[in-house]
Amino acid sequence: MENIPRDKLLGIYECMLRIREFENKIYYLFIDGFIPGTIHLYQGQEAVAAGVCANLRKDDVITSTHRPHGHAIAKGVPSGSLMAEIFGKSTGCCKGKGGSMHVGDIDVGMPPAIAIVAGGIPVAAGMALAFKFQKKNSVAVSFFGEGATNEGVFHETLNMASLWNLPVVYICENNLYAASTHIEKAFKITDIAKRADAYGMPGRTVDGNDAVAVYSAAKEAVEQARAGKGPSLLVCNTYRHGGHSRGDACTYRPKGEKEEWLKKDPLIIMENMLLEAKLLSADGIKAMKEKAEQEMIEASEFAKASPLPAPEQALEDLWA
Ligand SMILES: Cc1ncc(C[n+]2csc(CCOP(=O)(O)OP(=O)(O)O)c2C)c(N)n1
Repeated sequence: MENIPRDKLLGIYECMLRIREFENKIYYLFIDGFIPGTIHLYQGQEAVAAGVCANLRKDDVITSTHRPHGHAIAKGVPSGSLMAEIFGKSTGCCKGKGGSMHVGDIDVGMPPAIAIVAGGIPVAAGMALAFKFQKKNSVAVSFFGEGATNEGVFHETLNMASLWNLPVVYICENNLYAASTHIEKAFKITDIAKRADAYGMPGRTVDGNDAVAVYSAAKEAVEQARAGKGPSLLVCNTYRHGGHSRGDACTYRPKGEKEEWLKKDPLIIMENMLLEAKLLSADGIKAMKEKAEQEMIEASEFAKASPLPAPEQALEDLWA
């Protein structure tokens, strides 16, 4: 932490706060009936998106999943257009045609998220291959849950990415559950990072609730990819505070489990670190929280006031 500039640390913390506020707002807006379909919220996992994306440039790209809001904010999708997209409004980052599970904005390096589990993994390899052909030193980063690492395409892609030395970083967010399935019911191994060994790339596991640990480990992986030294797998152990999606009451979780994880809330860990290092005062934290809250109030007002797409817009932006 000593070697990380204060601005960088505050930027990571601010990003985490913005994600938390955004998701808290979405939670209530869903209840109020503003959001069609379902949503998969990211509270509890903020340190991963914020810590990883703090290493990325605008010309780097990410792929995301059915749980994409945090990744979008961390990669720089404006909160207003993100919120409007989730509302299905024409001012959304995908003109209201994507919705919660397909948010993205190519201008900031995020093609629309892919809700097919593990679907973003080969797409990231493809974009990394393009960077290689174009002789750019941009990096592709793919976020996915631990459930995705049991899909065949994870294994096929990691093998190929390693063989072709692609500038791609694989970020597995191990939040213990794939929907309601606990990792113990789906894995014989306990350290998913070991899977990287099979494909000849570095694999590492970090505390995914510690944003500084995530940032530092991702820095190494991103620098390695950018330097033409190939892909790696980083597993971030974390926990989603809410249900898998909005209809999930989490009846499969043992009593007390969530409470234990709430003590390790990534925001609390980061706040304590900043306070102890005297990089931020309690008043400073309060001011940053208020700023993030205000931003998301404005984002929701923008989304509410925006028009729905006109029916004829359904026929625009089609390629076939
Ligand atoms: C190929 C495929 N199979 C099943 C689903 C249904 N599904 C959506 S999310 C999910 C669980 C994914 O778990 P994980 O990859 O660990 O991500 P997390 O939800 O924990 O972020 C499943 C089974 C899907 N979207 N795609």
